[in-house]
Amino acid sequence: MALRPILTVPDPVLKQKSRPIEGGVTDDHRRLMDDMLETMYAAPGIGLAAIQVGVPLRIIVMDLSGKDEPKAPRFFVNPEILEKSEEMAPYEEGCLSVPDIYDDVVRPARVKLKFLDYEGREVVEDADGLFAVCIQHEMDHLEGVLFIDHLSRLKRETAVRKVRKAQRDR
Ligand code: K1U
Ligand code: ZN
Repeated sequence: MALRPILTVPDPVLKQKSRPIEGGVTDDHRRLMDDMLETMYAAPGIGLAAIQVGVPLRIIVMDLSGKDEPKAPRFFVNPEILEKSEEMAPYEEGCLSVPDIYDDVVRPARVKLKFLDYEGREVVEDADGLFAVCIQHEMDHLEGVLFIDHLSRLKRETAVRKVRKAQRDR
């Protein structure tokens, strides 16, 4: 397993649309997922999309376990949203590609998902709470959309300016 650098705004790669994996999940994909998981744990974060490490494939890793709980890594290949609730809920989101910026985003409170798991098996699952927030945030990455794209133009431009300044000052 290897740590990979996480791209940050305004890197144009983050705006790319990711392509589906065709022909099933291979050992190369599993190696990428292992690297992504290690990178996410090291950051630290609770989710990561492959495009955040520069790979435009529809792969997401996630671990929503608490600090004192055993690790619970999850893998989502070619995820699709089958249903969204009408009920919406706000959550103060963050993003490893927009470090140290947090703001409220309103999204459907519950979604039904279809995806392939680490072994390439098809799974259909309902998500609510933080799981619903995180999977929708990560699936936005697959479309080249960042959580700051849900904010006003002023907030988005301020966020990008802050990230650039922090990187210059480092
Ligand atoms: O960059 C990412 O996509 C990961 C992002 C996921 C996310 C967080 C909150 C709402 C929606 C999506 C993060 O992991 S940001 C860091 C973070 O939330 C966190 C870090 C350490 C401990 C607990 C949370
Ligand atoms: Zn993100």
